Amino acid sequence: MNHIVPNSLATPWIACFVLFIAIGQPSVAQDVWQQHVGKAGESGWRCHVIQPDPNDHGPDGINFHDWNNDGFVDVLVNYEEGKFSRLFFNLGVKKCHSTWSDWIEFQHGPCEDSGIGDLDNDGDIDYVANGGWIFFNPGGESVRDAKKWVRMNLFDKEQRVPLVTDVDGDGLNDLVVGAQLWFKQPSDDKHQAKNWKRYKLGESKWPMNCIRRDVDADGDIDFIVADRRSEIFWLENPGKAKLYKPWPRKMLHPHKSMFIAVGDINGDSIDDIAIAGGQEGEIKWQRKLTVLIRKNRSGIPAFE
Ligand SMILES: [Ca+2]
Ligand SMILES: [Ca+2]
Ligand SMILES: [Ca+2]
Ligand SMILES: [Ca+2]
Repeated sequence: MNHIVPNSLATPWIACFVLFIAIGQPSVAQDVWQQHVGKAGESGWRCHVIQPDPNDHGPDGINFHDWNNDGFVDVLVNYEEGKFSRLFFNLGVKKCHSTWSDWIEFQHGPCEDSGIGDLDNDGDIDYVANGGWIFFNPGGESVRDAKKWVRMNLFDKEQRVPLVTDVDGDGLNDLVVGAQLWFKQPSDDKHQAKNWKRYKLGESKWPMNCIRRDVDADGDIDFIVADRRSEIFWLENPGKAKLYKPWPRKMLHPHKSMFIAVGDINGDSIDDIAIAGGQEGEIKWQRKLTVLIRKNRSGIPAFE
């Protein structure tokens, strides 16, 4: 069974929490983050701080999963400047409004992005920091002992939007990184980097998202990529015979976007695209949010 866990709000009630990032300016007091604790904003939603960042270690990404299987979702945060990640265990209903004091830490290089998913097919979700540093979950009670997580270095260079998914359909999750490469999960000795074969998907300059979808509805999974430096494009799965060669790249929209989201917006059961910020050509985009409504269900996507 494949384990694919989205980097999204997996449980509605987790929205009750905000990982409040207090940006530490040298001239600002270390306790500035406390000014919002327990207070409600204009919407009425109250701010609770899981962990402050007074030394500006730069928490850039977050993954949600119940790592210790106690029924409460935990958060795994990667810090780019700090060069570490922390898995914060949820303290439960009575204590979760306080800062979360129960955590373990993983050391690695600068990490702007991370992902989770089962990469050794043992049923336990593993952690991918910045594409190249994999931490295999030891499972059971050992999940709380950072020393028992096996680290595997696939590479040291920064690669964004790591995505755990079975690219070649052999039943084993693979790892897609930077929206341009993928590493195939080996059948044996999965914790040995040399056994993970590397394949080229395409070129991407600054991917903000890499989202798996069957864009053309031909039965195989394609990837939608928001490339901040060029355009929103999709990589068309060429089918089994050509799977290990680079995939054809096709433009979805000329927008140089920040993040995008894919989902059915107008209720016609066809996936649409929401675009946040960015620009098109040399023209800076004035609208903060752009929505592309897709008109056709299959084939090359067409938008209103
Ligand atoms: Ca938990
Ligand atoms: Ca695993
Ligand atoms: Ca596979
Ligand atoms: Ca497809």
